[in-house]
Amino acid sequence: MHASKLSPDAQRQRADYYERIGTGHMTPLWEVLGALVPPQPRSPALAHLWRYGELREQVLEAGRLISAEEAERRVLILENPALRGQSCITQSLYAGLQLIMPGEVAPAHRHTQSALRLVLDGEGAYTAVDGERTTMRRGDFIITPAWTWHDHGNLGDQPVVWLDGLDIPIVRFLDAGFAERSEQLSQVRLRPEGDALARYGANMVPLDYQPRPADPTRVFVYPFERTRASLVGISQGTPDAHHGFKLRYVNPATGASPMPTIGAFAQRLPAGFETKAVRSTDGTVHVCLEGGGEVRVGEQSWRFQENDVFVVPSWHALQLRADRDSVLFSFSDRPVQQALGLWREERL
Ligand code: 1HN
Repeated sequence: MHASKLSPDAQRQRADYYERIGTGHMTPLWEVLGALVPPQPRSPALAHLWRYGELREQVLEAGRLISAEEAERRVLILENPALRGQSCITQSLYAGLQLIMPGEVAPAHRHTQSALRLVLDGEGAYTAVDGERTTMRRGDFIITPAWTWHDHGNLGDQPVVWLDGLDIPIVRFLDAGFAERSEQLSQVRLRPEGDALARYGANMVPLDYQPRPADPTRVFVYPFERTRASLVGISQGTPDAHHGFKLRYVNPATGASPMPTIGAFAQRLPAGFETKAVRSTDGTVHVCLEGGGEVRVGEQSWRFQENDVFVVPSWHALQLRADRDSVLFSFSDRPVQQALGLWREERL
């Protein structure tokens, strides 16, 4: 509404009118139009960094309080400081830190929410997706697409911790959530480990495989060893001034994102490299896998090191500086925004 001086009488008339239409569950657009259609995104989310050193102690404490089986999933949710109580790290994404202790299992279930894991700490755990297990190694990017059966277990002798990313707020917004538990605690093995990667992840696909454009990939693990080799490989060339050496994970059969609702990225910043500021409409969660440096978001800045997690809300300018050779993983709702024609990036 344009600013105008109203007589007290006219103000009262309007207030009275708003109250009367309110009883009929109506409200005037002109009082809220500016907030509904802002000139640019004004995310209620805040930038924030979680230090792994602190997270680790706190998630290990959960390991002494509740078993993975009792919890179903023993996870500390990373809540955006401005969105407490909503179980989300951005408006559209959920993130959490999951712990599985030696000998434990997290029981098989499936849901319409899509999930990713980024393995952070410890060895000896596995995730099974639709009947195939994969050993979880540090830096591996593992997905459980919507409605795939999944369970986890730890066959080793160390606690294993990973970051979960899910599209829970998107599915909640759409009221499209379904879930069920399996009768099996752990899935029966249908295929040997490595089968999906061999069939779908080696620039080949089975003869009769014809994916639809929005189908998630059958490749459910992107081993860090391969990601790292690609990042090192492209580092012979010239870095992008705003992103360094950055790649996006794809469904190798279609070129689309691995899952339709979540995009994921890996980036290498050589020691001393500082990115120019960039902002985009996809609020993004970052994890430092190697190295360390400084992240600046708008006027705020944090130092980051290995396994620290930070969130950059929509349309906040981001700048990164690597003190050492660094590798960062990140994920966002970019494929959703791109499918809807909404995604924008501004290189500053
Ligand atoms: C889930 O299924 C996992 O499978 C982790 O590890 C976190 C958060 C909410 C709903 C389902 C998992 C989850 C989740």
